[in-house]
Amino acid sequence: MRRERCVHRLPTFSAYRSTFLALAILGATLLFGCSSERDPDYLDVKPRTLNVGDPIMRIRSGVNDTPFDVDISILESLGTVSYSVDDPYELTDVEYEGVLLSVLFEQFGGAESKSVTILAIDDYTQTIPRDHIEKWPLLLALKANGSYSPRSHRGPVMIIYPYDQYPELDPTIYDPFWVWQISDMPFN
Ligand SMILES: Nc1nc2c(c(=O)[nH]1)N[C@H]1C(S)=C(S)[C@@H](COP(=O)(O)O)O[C@H]1N2
Ligand SMILES: [Mo]
Repeated sequence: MRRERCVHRLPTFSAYRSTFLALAILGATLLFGCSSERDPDYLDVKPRTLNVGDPIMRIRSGVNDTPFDVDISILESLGTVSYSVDDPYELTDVEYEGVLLSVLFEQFGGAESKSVTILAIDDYTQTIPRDHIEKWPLLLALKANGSYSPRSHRGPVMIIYPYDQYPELDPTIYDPFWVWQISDMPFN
């Protein structure tokens, strides 16, 4: 049983504010912040583990088109898997970690959903049919070789097809489905 009685939130200072004002606010916060704060009316049970950060993309439900602006923690809370693949764009083996598209279908698509459209920030678009997701463990990848992918390098999220594990995945057909810099995923 732990009570967090005193949470200091340091104000963010704009450059134009005087040092005096900054110190006055800081001093007041430290002096009076604690004593004036009321005890919470509840006990802490579980700490917050879902840290809502900046949305990185939008997912739209196949049931009613509701948009969900998701961040990395929300995606990771669906569970992640990883595998290595000889990446046709990097021309080397890369270990990708991400959420299975089959899980996103379950969570957002709805039973009637036949496909998902993948839109990228450069307006590149592909529609992935449900049977791809049923046949192969496609990834909405967040990490490459253990690191989050920056937008400048195909991130934050990209589609990965498991070429190494499924030799029937002919690159001439499936390379175009490797969409990167994804902005929106409406289920159809
Ligand atoms: N976001 C985004 N992803 C994309 C593309 C694109 O233009 N934008 N091109 C696709 C196609 S058609 C192919 S063949 C591959 C390779 O694109 P590149 O030749 O420009 O590397 O990326 C795929 N993914
Ligand atoms: Mo292409």
